[in-house]
Amino acid sequence: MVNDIIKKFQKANILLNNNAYSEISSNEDYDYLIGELIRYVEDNDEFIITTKTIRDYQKRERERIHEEIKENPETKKIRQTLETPYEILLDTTNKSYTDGDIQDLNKYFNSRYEKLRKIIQQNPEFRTVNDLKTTKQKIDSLHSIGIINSINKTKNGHIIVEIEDPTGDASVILLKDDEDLITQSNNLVKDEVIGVVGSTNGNLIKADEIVHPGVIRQDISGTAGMDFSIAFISDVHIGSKQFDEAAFNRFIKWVNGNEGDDDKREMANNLKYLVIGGDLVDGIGIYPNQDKELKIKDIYDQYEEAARLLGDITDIPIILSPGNHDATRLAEPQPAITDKYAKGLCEQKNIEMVSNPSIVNLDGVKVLVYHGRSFDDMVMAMNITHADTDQIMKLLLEKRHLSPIYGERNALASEFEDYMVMEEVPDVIHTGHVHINSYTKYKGVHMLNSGTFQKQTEFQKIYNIVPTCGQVPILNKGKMKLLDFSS
Ligand code: D5M
Ligand code: FE
Ligand code: ZN
Repeated sequence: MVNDIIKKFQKANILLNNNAYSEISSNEDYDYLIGELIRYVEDNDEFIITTKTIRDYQKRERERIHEEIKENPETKKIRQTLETPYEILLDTTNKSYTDGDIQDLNKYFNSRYEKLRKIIQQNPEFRTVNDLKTTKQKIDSLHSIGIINSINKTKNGHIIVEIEDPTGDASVILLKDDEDLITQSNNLVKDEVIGVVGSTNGNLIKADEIVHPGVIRQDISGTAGMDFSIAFISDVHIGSKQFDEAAFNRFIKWVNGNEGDDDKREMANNLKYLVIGGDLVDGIGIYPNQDKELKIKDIYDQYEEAARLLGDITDIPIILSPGNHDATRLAEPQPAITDKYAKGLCEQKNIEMVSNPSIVNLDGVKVLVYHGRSFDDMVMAMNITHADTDQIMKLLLEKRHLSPIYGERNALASEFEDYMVMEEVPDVIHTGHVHINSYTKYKGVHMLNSGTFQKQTEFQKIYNIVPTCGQVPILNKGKMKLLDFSS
């Protein structure tokens, strides 16, 4: 490798100093950089490369790219005629009061229980509910609502689900011969709230049916009359060596009306909002030895770089929600990123920093943004993979909770109120985190995962996670389209 780099410059009669050599050799794609640098010094009639030469070359490159991607005057004219109203319906940033007290934990679970009980009780069957403390005597027709404490299989193959409500607890048995129930039990997770229909002998509740809070089909969606488009991205991971800057620049170029065929440009001209669902930067100290995978090792510099890249989007609102790599509290709900770390982004007037999760109304389209860290726990609990996002999102929507499992990988802050309950059903649920695109429409709700701009990392190789880099879902006039900026 040593000789390889030096030889290439010698061949071009160009000298290289030591610092420049180490910088070039630490570059992932140094072959490309060498070619570019040789051309750059030849153009400038120079014969020696120092780190300053590299800086100058990079500056010129950035200016060239900026000229290429800055907003097309035609697009600018069209955008000036478009109204881009939006309203933030849920932002938990300033609603954090917990100091981790056990009392708080009780309040948190009571809030979860009450909110979900209310939703289950919209089902007429559950108008009257048997409190669990009253189930210690025989009841032939029982309707109870409880939070799941544990799920276990007996040696005879039945399933025992321990549930609890504010009045007491009970054991629920799902008999092994009831195939539907046993199949359904595979989808149950700890700490979710369920309704049980059945009977009890005063000791054990025999379930005939398990009911989830669920959703009623949304027939009239906020997207029915939409005449504009919204772009969804996440997991950009700026600062990572694997961040695909070229693909990201092509995306910005498209946003600004400079990229793609007529169809693509028309979609860009209709674009009114960009939603970013977390992991904008790679962060620091997120996992052991992360610094080996970092191109930018300072968190402030990562956000400055993010501000530079997003700075080319000038005319449309950008809704920015954090993820587990961003510089904010890790426990969900995560407060918005602040100017403590991301001054440049906070100063950009078209950027709206929101919490994770959050709900925004974009000119009549209600979007729930959630990064998706709870998917790791769902994957572990249910024997599915990170590629099964559609299935995970359907289950979470039926459970009406973004992160039902408490106390595993995904840290939840036990606030007085459980903001992770999906009290309202949105038109769009936007998630990220898994780095794999997906889209499905379920009961009238658009459910999408916005993939990534980070190529496969060493960690993902080990877990066999194959990312869909540079592919961006666009909700255009009520229909989802996937645009590919990967090459
Ligand atoms: O997540 C990037 C990818 O790695 C995503 O597919 C989830 C997966 N991931 C993240 N953490 C874990 C753990 N602890 N186990 C298994 N899989 C994981 P990102 O948040 O960008 O690092
Ligand atoms: Fe990520
Ligand atoms: Zn993530």
